[in-house]
Amino acid sequence: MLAKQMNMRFAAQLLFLVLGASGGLFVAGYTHVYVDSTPPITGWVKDYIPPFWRQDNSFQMSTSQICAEWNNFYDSESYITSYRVGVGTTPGANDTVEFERHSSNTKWSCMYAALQHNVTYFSTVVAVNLLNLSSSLTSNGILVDSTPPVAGIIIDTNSASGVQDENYTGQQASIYARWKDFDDPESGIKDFSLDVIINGRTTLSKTKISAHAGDFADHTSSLRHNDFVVVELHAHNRAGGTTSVRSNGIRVDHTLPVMLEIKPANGTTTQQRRDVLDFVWKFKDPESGIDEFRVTVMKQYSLYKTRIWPASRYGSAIFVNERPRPSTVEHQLHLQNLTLQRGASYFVRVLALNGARLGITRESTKVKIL
Ligand SMILES: [Ca+2]
Ligand SMILES: [Ca+2]
Ligand SMILES: [Ca+2]
Ligand SMILES: [Ca+2]
Repeated sequence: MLAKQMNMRFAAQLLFLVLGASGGLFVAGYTHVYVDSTPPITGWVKDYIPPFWRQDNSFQMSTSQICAEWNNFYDSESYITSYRVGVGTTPGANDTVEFERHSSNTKWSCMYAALQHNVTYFSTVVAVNLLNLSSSLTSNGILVDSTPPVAGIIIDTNSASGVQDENYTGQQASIYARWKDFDDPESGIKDFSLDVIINGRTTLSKTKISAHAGDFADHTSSLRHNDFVVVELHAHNRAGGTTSVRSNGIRVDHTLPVMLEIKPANGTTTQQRRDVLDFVWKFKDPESGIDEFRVTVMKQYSLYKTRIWPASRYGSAIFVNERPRPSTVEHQLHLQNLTLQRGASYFVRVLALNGARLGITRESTKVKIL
């Protein structure tokens, strides 16, 4: 018993040993007498990024500073007199920041260091008690990611294929965005935020869009003719880095295409031939251009109208593939090998769609078969 006590480490400013009548050992006399054979109990050490207390971080962007926060270290027999804090590239090591002494009431430290991109650093806190016994605890590490996310692409169009961008919209209230290929190889994408910018002014901001999301829609805007809408996506990585990419913009066109002419190609209202029909039409849209025609050829006999061409009730689609879309498009339709009915009249019905997908339907004058 005595031998064991002798192995303990004592600290006292003054110590009286009194040998009692029974031979027992008494410790008497003075305050601040500590008998402590155990090192401090460790609490926790977190990889800290100011000013977010009590959060352990897995990634940081800074390559010049590393911070640790610690707490709940204690010593029940004596007390903690100081901490030593160092940083290394393996747990417990100090190959990055040498151990440095901190007072016992210090709870965090930010240390200057030359940190490498894509390397994990560990902060170690050594608690020292009055008897100079120490315990250490190391953080679970923080990876330095100094590079912002890799930029992907974003379009301001509700395109089913995900990549087909449009330059015009006929929407009154709806704004769309689609994006892909944003990534961060080191820390990953944490989330996105997005701004809607109309005529250079941010009108809507959305934050905390899931990292897995690839599209956005808003139906609360009040779009006016000729407004220019841009969506800007901000990709945030887990280290706090951000990469922002803007769409190339979409202009609002609220005015319909205009019909310039639509008529039988020969300009007459009667014809002898029963096997051919020819029509010509011309539409324009000065803003978004002409995108598509949908064409049906109709027969009228007495009061009845029926479609004779094509088979589909939706008409035959004629796409304008030229980009940018021409503002004025003329088209001629020649049908042959027909069996037209004498006394009946024929005409063409054309739905013209502009680049904003707004359409008007117009019919030609009729040509009567004699
Ligand atoms: Ca950590
Ligand atoms: Ca990165
Ligand atoms: Ca666009
Ligand atoms: Ca227009």
